[in-house]
Amino acid sequence: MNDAVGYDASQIQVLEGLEAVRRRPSMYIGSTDILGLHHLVYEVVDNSVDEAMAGYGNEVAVTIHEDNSVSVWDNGRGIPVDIHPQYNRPALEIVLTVLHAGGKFDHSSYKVSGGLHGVGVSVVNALSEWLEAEVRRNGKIYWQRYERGNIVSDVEIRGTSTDTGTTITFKPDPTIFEETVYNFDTLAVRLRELAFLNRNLKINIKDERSGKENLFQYQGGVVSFVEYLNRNKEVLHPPIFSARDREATHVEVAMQYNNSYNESIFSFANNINTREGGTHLAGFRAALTKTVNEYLKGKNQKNEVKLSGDDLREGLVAIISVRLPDPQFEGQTKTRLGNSAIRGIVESLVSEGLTDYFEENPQVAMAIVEKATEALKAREAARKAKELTRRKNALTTGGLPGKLADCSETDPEKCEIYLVEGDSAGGSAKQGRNRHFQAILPLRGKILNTERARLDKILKNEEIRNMITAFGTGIGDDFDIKKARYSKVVIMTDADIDGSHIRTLLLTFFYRYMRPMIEAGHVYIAQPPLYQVRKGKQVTYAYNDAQLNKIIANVAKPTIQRYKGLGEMNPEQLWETTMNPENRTMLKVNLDDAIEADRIFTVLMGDQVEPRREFIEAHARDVKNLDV
Ligand code: 0RA
Repeated sequence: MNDAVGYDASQIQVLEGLEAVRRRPSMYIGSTDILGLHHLVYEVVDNSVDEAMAGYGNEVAVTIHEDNSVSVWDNGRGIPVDIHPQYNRPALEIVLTVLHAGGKFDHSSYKVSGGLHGVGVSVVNALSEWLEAEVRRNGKIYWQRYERGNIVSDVEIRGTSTDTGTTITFKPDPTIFEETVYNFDTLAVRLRELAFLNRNLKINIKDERSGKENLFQYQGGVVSFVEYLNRNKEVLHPPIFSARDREATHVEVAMQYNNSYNESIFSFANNINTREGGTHLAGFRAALTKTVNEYLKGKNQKNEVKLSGDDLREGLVAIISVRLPDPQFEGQTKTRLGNSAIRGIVESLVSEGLTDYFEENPQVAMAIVEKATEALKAREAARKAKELTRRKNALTTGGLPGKLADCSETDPEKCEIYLVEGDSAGGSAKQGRNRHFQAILPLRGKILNTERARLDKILKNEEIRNMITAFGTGIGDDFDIKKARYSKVVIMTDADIDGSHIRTLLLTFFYRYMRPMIEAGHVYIAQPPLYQVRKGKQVTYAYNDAQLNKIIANVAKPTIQRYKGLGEMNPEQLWETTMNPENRTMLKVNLDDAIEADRIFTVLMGDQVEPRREFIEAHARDVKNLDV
């Protein structure tokens, strides 16, 4: 068989078998919940994108079928099908059934390594009830089917084709995954991100269950990404773009300031969203601070003002995308880039790029300097406000807010704090709790929208000040998780629109000002029951409609009470159903939840009216479901 490009099956390295994957799926895809389910699609798509990045093909199409099986089509070279000398089997079969056989032999491209990324299509095969691979190559169409990773048919030739490429169709194994229904929007968000990161790559997603379809293709690449993130914001200048290479490392940056007070910097390494940051992000931050301050110094020798990194990131939307050989992913979610040499490379490439840009666009440079100078002044005001808060607190209750019902335990590891909506539910929670390790902080009225306020104003809000002092952690740059007085912060709100609004406000605040607390997995959402089902003395609780129906099916003529708010439960009920660690279920908040809250918030509470109207119309149905 002829392989003009110089790959053939003999180059495929063989490492280990698939049984290990089925035994410990989370080791390979992170989890077997809804996230792991979606990870299967990303894994196959990443292979298709790798092909395109290596210069073969420019299109990827994802289709969700009626039965929640998924097809990923591409027009790359097609997985090789020639006979592997060591195994005496077709390469396709090896790629699909041997762990790590995928692309390890291709050192010239920027494949990801380590962690959950780039584990290979064989992992998807191992975790699928069935998988069918179709390869168009050598003028032919090859086909093979697998079940739970096992070969159930030899590679067949099923026709001829003048084009090349691969289609992988798989159905996730319901004995492995807790959830097997795909979410169109979740996949679409990641595919759009990939299209932004790979200029001109055409990615289509189609949902045969609903008929929904989206095509993502961006000529502007990361510049389009920044424009997209700023689409509902008032921007201060056109996007800045810089792309430079050093040896095998490619660095691309796009940035644009808006008139808000938040920073939205997203970093990527080999297309992986490095949510935990890393050396490339550190390099970018250092370069930004250094370059603007040097520019300022060059313009005005006598200038004493030194802008800090925080000043310079206020209102900044930026994408940092690096491609490098052999990336090291570290951190809890394996999304922090660890390669230490990258910091210096990114810092010097971005400094060069920005210095050139500022020389050519002095009006943009000055707009940035002005914005950062304003931030500097506000930060000074905030520092004074914080100082005042500290002193006030010290003078009154020995530090803790009056509304806080603290717990008696002093080891933070064992302590939890419930943030409870409203004074009446707060009262029930105070009576129902285990006061040994559970603290209650009732929140009254509206929580300040932290999206539309600077730190100095935020610090004047009483509910927010109470949280900060109760947590003991400080806020923003001063946030220190080691000072936390509790290891679980539990948001407990009503299951209605107001409740979900307050939850979103709190998540937005934590995301913006206490992010390490979310990253450390300390933030939870309480799950109060929606129904009480009573039959004589027997009482059961249902947390959703499915549970309710199951219970009703087994109990003749029960009395059903629908809880509209936490206030309808007496203290004992609240303890039994929602707060007792023996019985309760709680949702742990991850960064994605918070980012989503932030996005919803930007849309709902931002100053632009049109996107808000569109959002409300698009989600009108969901909102109704929430507020029954
Ligand atoms: C192994 C080797 C080569 C390509 C691929 C796998 C490959 C895998 C997937 C999965 C989805 N689409 C894909 N496209 C390619 C090297 C290519 C060669 O030997 O020609």
